[in-house]
Amino acid sequence: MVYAGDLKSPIRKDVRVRVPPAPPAISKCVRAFFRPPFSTSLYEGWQFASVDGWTHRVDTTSRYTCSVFRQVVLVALALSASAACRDDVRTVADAGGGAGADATVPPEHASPTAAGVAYFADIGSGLTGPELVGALHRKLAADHVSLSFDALYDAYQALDQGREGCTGIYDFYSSKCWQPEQACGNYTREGDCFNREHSWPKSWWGGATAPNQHQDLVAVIPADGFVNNTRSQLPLGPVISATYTSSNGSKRGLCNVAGTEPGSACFEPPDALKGDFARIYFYMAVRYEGEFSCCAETAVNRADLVPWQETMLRDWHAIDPVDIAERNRNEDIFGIQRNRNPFVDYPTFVDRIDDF
Ligand SMILES: [Ca+2]
Repeated sequence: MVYAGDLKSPIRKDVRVRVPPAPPAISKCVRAFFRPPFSTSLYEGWQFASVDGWTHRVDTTSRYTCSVFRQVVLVALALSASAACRDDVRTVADAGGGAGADATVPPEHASPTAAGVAYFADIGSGLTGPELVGALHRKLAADHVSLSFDALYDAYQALDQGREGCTGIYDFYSSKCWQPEQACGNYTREGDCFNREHSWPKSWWGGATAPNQHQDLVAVIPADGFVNNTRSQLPLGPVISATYTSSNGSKRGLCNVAGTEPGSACFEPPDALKGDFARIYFYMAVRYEGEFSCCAETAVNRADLVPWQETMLRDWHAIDPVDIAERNRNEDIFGIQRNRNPFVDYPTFVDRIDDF
């Protein structure tokens, strides 16, 4: 078996792989990623081409080029070990809603991976509310392998390299793609360097750096240092009168949502990431339930989401369903941290919990 982690170095240097012409094993692997039925309408901004009944993502500079990190992994697996390739094909072949898709997942969501299905197999389908929260909390906490804060930069190279065609480490707060050596560092403007952003600000739990929350891969994300600083500890929320808009459309400005103080500021991610942030917050609320000794903030109280924030995040969860890039990040987190975000694998868990 060849693991993706073993292949990082060569992949990092070559994120573009021509698909056809290719030996049959390679074509099979790459094509499986977009196996029919496949709806391109779910992937706004991507370009696709249909070849021999299979859908390929097209890079603007090279016909039939795959620039998605996972696809490169698949190709590398095909080259390295046909058995590993077959395993991964089975894992990803349900991306278009194939036969292995779980019946409880709405078709507009990327279906859970085989590893995700196996991971949550012992969570009872009849559990709801506090019982479901408790079961998920116990499982996520028990399996959580605590990382060092320093380890996050290395982890980003596995998790966030190549997302959305990015030729580097994907940035949640800007459109920049980063090279590892561009970690902050000093910054004076957007684009100078990237750092490790606590999407759920650490001051909201009082700033403790142990045991796990400070370096939780689910919630601590690569982000432009300047934009990160611009957000500071602002709650997530829709913005009017933006005083700053980053290159990926993230905004700082006046909060435009009931429940916030008049005249207070919010930080709004772009629409394509709103669901990602919502599911990160749902994860945090469940993973750290009962573990935070403070604080009462605008958006949270300890690990509880306050009502306006929870209502808003449920909306964001609905308007931006899990896509393959988000699912791949979750899968890669599992490979390192050994737990995973249940709301990425099973978006319908959100509906079974009436109070985060
Ligand atoms: Ca998204």
